[in-house]
Amino acid sequence: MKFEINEDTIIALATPPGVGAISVIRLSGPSSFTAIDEVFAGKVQISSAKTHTIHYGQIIENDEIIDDVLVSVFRAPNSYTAEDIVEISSHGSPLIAQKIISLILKNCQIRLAEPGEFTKRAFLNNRIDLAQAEAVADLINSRTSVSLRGARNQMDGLLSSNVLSLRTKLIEVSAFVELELDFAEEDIEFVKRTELVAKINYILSEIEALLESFSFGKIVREGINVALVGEPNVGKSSLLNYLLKESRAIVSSTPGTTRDIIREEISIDGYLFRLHDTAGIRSSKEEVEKEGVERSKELIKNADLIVFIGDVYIGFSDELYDELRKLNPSIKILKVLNKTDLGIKRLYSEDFQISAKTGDGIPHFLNGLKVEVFQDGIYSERTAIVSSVRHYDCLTKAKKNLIRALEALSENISGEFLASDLRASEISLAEIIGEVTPEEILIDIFSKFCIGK
Ligand SMILES: Nc1nc2c(ncn2[C@@H]2O[C@H](COP(=O)(O)OP(=O)(O)OP(=O)(O)O)[C@@H](O)[C@H]2O)c(=O)[nH]1
Ligand SMILES: [Mg+2]
Repeated sequence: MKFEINEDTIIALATPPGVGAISVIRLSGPSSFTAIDEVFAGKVQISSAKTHTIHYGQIIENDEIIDDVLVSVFRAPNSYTAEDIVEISSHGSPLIAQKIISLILKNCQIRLAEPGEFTKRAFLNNRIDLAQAEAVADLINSRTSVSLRGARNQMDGLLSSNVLSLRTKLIEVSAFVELELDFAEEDIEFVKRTELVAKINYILSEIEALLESFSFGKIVREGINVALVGEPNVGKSSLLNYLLKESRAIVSSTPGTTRDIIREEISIDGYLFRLHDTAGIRSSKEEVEKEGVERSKELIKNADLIVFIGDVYIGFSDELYDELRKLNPSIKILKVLNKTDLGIKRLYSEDFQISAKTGDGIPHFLNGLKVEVFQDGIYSERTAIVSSVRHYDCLTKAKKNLIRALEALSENISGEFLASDLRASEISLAEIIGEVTPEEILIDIFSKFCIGK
């Protein structure tokens, strides 16, 4: 995949392969209209059709009708890619779509699109920036309303405009420093040092705020991994089943029932929680159970949150609590006391009381889970949030270089070093929106798209 604008016209199926109500085949590039004219019979010639119009007709191969279709016309630059685009809507048969694509490929100077190539063109033609292009993929892959909103905001340019404004401010600061370098001989100070420091500190604090949003943004985008752990028989699988409203995991009164990790997702108020039911932790001599306990421990190391379940008989052993802490020292552990329906009242130090049998206390527990993770109310719906590791890394680099610049200022180091630190910081910001992004990163980003997007 080369990152230069090319004159090829590309074609791909834009809908999922398989049977459906309709299939959409998309073409983009300078030959899109003439290519359709070769195979399309309708009232209007597509190459003379107005932009944003739809035309009924047939796709014909050797006098034989392949299908009745609707052809949508989008003229450059008012299209997804900013190039001429045609979308053919045919009946939703994979065979028909295949026939139409093969026919167009055979007749015309056109090639199959690579994954993400339509969006790549939108980026290369400056219709959208890189962060927005990445948001297109996030949007498609969103599984909850909250992650959808996050992707939507990023696609609308919320993050990009923030980054752009920081970059502009940084360029302003750099310009002063570079101007002074030009007049180094004369020892002129165009801006006071204190003013430079204040400006850089402001940019730094904005970058830090974006970096801080990442723990939230990552969860919004990817969901949160919750490990349901505890001793055998306390009701971990029963809780999972209750939350899923189905009998997903085997429940039995025999301790050591669950062996494999059972993964399921739920959405709480639009937030994605990936639940993991695990084998009850105890020392067992039985091979399969031992392996199950090992897997539980491995999972705990990588989870975002532990729901430590105890029941009214045994509560929460300090020994197991300490073990969980050791496996994942920084993780939040919520203690949930199960089987409250049994009416056995003892004093434990639980955070929540539930009954996986009757559902008592579960709404309160779920709300607590959400508040715990998302600290409700910190980010408004229209706050720019960093949700991608790539953006986080770029911002971290930008921050490091700004700190070096501040050090250079405080130690009165030569202006050249200061200028180069500022420049490095600015480049890292530019990488986020794709203005100076290395080619291999671009390839990586677009290769993760599906064909036709
Ligand atoms: N009364 C009552 N019984 C429950 C409740 N939750 C689970 N049980 C019972 O407790 C027993 C164990 O439940 P499981 O859900 O299999 O427990 P577990 O923690 O997954 O057990 P392992 O997989 O063996 O570690 C079963 O007999 C359940 O019916 C509850 O809230 N109230
Ligand atoms: Mg179980």
